[in-house]
Amino acid sequence: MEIIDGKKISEQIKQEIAQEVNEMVARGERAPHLAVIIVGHDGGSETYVAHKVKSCAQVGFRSTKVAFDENVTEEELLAKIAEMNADPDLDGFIVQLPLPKHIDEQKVIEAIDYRKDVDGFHPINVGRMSIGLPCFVSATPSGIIELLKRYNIETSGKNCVVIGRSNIVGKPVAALMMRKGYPGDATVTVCHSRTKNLAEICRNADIIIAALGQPEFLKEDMVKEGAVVIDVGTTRVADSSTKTGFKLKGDVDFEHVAPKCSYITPVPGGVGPMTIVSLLRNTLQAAHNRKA
Ligand code: L34
Repeated sequence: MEIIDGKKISEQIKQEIAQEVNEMVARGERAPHLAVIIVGHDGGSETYVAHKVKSCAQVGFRSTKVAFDENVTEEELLAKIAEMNADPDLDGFIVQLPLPKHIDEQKVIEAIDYRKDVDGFHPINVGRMSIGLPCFVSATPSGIIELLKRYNIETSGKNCVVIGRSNIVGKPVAALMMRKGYPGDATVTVCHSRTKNLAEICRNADIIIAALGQPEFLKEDMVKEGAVVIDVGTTRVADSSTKTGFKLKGDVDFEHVAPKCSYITPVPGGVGPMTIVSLLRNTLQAAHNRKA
């Protein structure tokens, strides 16, 4: 069993990006600039956004964080988005999800200029991704693909089971795993809350991508010997033994599943850090597209 070290790979990729930024700046181009909008005080979101801002600094990007109170109106948020769409100094920006209930997330996503949509959530990017055209691919799915690539994990003809059908992970990662080429060419099954015989389907999988957001959902009796398991879950579970009062739990019962796997990602230190570097990559791409 080998642990897929997302933390280590993400550090390597940050160095690669930093190198490219150095070259850009040496050519007289300005460094990439990412903005992040955050609304309210969701604990997870604040942590992830802080990681994003810090990672920008590590690779030499400029970053701007715009924090709104949770009572911000949809109009105010949309006005900020319009301003960022028009700002020639900004290569890309994201609106961290989830948003408070009174704001229509889909409307917000569609308000972002797809050329600055470095989250890859806009329907134009999602559509282009699904037919294999150049686009921004959303960060978590592309982070997963990058891990498979860096560990040379075979995907062609493999049975890949995706658990979860969200727009930001399940659906796009399924599309990427079934596309032609490497990583890809897998036979993909997408399972969700209404799936019958989920355990049986999983037991037949060579690769399982668990992205349903239910702590320790995937148990050892659902995994075949030698499977590759990718854990996308990051749920905060109350835990009085830690300083913060919570513990980050994945969707996989790691302790019992790991011994059966050929490869497995841990939580934390697996997919999470890769999500962040994928966002940096997309921002670098957006900066390159400036000239195009
Ligand atoms: N707009 N909203 C938008 N874009 C995104 O790409 C996200 N996502 C998801 C939630 N909402 C979003 C993230 O940023 C999930 N996500 C994310 C990003 C980073 C990490 C986890 C989720 C991460 O860094 N995880 C670390 C541990 C972090 C901690 O200490 O709590 C890890 O090692 O898994």
